[in-house]
Amino acid sequence: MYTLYYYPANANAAPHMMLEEIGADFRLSLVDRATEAQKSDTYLKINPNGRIPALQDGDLTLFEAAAIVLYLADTHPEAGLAPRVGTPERAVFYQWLIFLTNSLQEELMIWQYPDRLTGDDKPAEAVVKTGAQARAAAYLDVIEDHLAANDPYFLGDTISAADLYLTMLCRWARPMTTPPRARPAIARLLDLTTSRPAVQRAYAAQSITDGIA
Ligand SMILES: N[C@@H](CCC(=O)N[C@@H](CS)C(=O)NCC(=O)O)C(=O)O
Repeated sequence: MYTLYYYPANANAAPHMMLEEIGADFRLSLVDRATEAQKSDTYLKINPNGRIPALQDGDLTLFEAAAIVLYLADTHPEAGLAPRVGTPERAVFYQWLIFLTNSLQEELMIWQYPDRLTGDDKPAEAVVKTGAQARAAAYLDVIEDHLAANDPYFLGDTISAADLYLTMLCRWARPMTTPPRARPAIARLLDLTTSRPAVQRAYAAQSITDGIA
């Protein structure tokens, strides 16, 4: 049985969607950010970075949401959430998943937590926040252009883990000046992913009641 360490709507959301999509036997273990449990000695033994999520599968412990998503996709090929390794489609899948986690997710994190870079310097915080939002918006525009040309998913007709990952990030990005859903192709993808029972189960289990993305 898998154990997913989570906090509602955090970076565990995409791994959680994957567990539901593949029909895995899993349990959720709350890492309560309200009490800084992610920095506890117990959790640091699971993820030494003190970040959520982490996944345990028997003797295997994994951190980094994208690594968990890839592991679940690879060990459950029957779910069809990633193209076969070594194919051009797999390369395109890697490109978008890594773009999401390395580029869009990073800018969203800076936008949400600018003080991690600026400390108490409030004027600098505003500048950092504005810049991060602008870069995140530009990345969303790149995704929008790709989805408009490859409708409806990153890989065209076939849903993949990258679409679920985008769905997670789009929830975080909802308070942006131009939210992801203002872009028609992204909105169409979100309509499709958020109507999936597996995705709805994942958010319901995290007690998310204000919409998915
Ligand atoms: N790159 C990591 C980022 C994980 C991350 O930053 N998680 C946040 C929640 S979304 C967290 O644990 N924040 C608590 C903290 O930084 O103390 C991943 O994708 O797994």
